[in-house]
Amino acid sequence: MEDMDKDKATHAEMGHDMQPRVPRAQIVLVTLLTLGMLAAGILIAGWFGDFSMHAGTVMEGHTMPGTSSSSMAGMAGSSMGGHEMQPVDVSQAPTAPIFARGNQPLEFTLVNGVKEYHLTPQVVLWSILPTVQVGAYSYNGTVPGPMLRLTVGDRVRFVVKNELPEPTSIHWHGLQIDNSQDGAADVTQKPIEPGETFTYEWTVPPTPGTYFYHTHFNGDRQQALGLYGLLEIEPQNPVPTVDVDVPILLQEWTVINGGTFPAMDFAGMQPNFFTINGKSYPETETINVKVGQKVRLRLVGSGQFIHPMHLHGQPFRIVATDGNPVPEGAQLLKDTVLVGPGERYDVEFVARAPGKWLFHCHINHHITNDGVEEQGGGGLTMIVNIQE
Ligand SMILES: [Cu+2]
Repeated sequence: MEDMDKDKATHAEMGHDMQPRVPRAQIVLVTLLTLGMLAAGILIAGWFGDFSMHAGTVMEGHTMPGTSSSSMAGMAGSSMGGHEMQPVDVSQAPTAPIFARGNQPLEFTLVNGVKEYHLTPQVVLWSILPTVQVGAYSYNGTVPGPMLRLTVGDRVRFVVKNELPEPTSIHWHGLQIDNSQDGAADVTQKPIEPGETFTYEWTVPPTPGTYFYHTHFNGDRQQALGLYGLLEIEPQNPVPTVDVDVPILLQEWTVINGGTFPAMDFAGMQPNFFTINGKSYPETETINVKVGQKVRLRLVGSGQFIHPMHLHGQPFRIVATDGNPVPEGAQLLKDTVLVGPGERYDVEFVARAPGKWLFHCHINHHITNDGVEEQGGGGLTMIVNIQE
């Protein structure tokens, strides 16, 4: 008995007794204080924090936290990395016809044995979809600019009249020509000022293949706004080896509240529209071929993002990289090829089976138009229509 009493006393001293030693009034007071502080915290966060849903945050019923046009809207007009983020000024820009297409062969005039071409960098309102116009920087009013199909050994001249509101230059990407004609602004030449004309002249090098030309002044803005075009070098006596030859020039666009901004990954300006040859699916061209015909796709990384381009229904063979033919034994057979900025891949396949086969980027956001799919795709999607 004594032992048990002793135990009880010890428990009580150690505070393990079930009877509360704190007065009830004090417990109520502390509880009320705690609840009051919680309520104050919620109210203060509500006043000073931003928990509201902005217009544009909800797209097609999906909330888009921190992506796409909603979060970028706040950046528009602000200064980032030294760039003033203003939309392209289209107040003076002509509107390209809705049916206009880029990659059109550029005519030349022969002047004393030199093939003379005219390229005019200019702002244009360009339709990437029937309902979406972008403020583009273009060569001769189209995106991409005109196609230059040049022949090995030809002497060529390019008269460049800058009608942009800012300086520019043209770089002939991948070509082995004289350094003075390389078009690197502030390195091999002075930038071409607005209203000025600059003339490039060189001999087409003996390296047939797929190349492109693009601005080399403020390229992060200018090229991302459309200043690029296809440049093909052909041998002197070209022998057709394919039935259908399709250039595929890729680009990304950032369109916020109808204003066009250059898509800049590292400045947080994520693109929300994507184009093949200046058009978003379903406005991209359809490749019509018959079973057994040979198709060549000339993929050009003319944008600023990497695109894993994928063909449904059959693989393709990579026959040239960056304008250089791949020896037959080394040609990879693949159905997806990563096309990075500046890269070119010529891929070929023989149409296998009838049907509408997709060719598209496999970053699936890149096959939407502002986050929305139309007719089974969007952006970097096109159809290879194989018939019997
Ligand atoms: Cu992509």
